[in-house]
Amino acid sequence: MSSRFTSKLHSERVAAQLGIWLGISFTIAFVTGLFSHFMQHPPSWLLWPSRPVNLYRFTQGLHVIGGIATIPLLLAKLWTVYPRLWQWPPFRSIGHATERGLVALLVAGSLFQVVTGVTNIAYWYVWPFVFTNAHYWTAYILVGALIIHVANEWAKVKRHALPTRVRIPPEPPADARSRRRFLTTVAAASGIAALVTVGETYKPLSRLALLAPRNPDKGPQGLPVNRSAAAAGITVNADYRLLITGSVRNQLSFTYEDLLKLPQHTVRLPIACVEGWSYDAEWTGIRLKDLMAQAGVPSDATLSVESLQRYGAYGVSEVKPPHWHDPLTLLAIKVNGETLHPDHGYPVRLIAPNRPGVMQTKWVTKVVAS
Ligand SMILES: Nc1nc2c(c(=O)[nH]1)N[C@H]1C(S)=C(S)[C@@H](COP(=O)(O)O)O[C@H]1N2
Ligand SMILES: [Mo]
Repeated sequence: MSSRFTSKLHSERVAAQLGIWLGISFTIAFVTGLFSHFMQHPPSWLLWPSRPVNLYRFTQGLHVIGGIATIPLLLAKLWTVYPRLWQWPPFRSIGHATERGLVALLVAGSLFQVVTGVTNIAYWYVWPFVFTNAHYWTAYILVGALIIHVANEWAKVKRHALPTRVRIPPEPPADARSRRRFLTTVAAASGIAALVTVGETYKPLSRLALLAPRNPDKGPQGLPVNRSAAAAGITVNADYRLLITGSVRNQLSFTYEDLLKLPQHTVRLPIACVEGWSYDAEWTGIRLKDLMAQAGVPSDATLSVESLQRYGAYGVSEVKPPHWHDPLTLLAIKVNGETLHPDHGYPVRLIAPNRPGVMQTKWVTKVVAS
């Protein structure tokens, strides 16, 4: 090994310890990521519960903020092991080549997930592929490679990072000190990265949310917006109607004034964007289940909630029975006591508990039961 690589921190022990932290954070990212994917794309048999109200807000906050906190860990790990990445000769045997291929996949996969995740939440859509598909499928490849890697490296983890009785040569005190200092610095960097993002979902820390692309109190009515009414091509005319149709006993059609005369309810619910930011608000409107009862919709129906939107994705979302039977699920007309701003979905938006923000459809004009 050349003299450039003499730092004691390029050690098996540091690598193993960082490896454990990364193993934990990748597992959290994978599980919360799957949760988010299958909430947005559930197979027909899968019915997510509508409670706890803040579950998706919590898991997606963990996914995004945890992902950001992983960056310092990943960089530290790459720095620790990079002398080994520059081995010469690069391949000594088929086994060695396979092992190195796996490590290459692991490094590339981790960097890909972090870079695409961060550019996505920063609204920097520079990639030629669809982010959600690429991020989703790479996760499986990465987790597969990670499982094999952990199995290969388990002896080192056991030797250095687990409380076992395996004897390892005592470490000189100076080395132990610099190792601890390095790991503490990495943990602090990770903690600070999380701290300056968490304000995007936890309001008391919103002033610290320096890294957060969306601040929870900036936007019309003091609430953030992803797609504005102008960007979605929304025009609301006097002929606006809310139509309840599909497999219904009575097809219903309401003008905006009709909706104002229906029994109104107020609920406190979050909007939890898949990008990690979220905010709580008080929503007032008509219970979806009341409308469905009036229309005579079968209790196991799936509802398709459709928007006036003309451009872009997310103009339709599905609402399954656990969500539309929930009394908290509204077609909202007001937010925090005010008529919805056009950017928040005027005249009517869907708001339901435990649900990704992209499925809280704005500018609703039609509910189709099937
Ligand atoms: N019709 C429609 N509804 C939509 C969207 C959209 O693009 N079109 N964006 C969604 C997304 S991604 C989020 S996070 C929430 C945000 O709601 P807000 O803009 O009122 O904060 O609205 C959702 N509703
Ligand atoms: Mo979103």
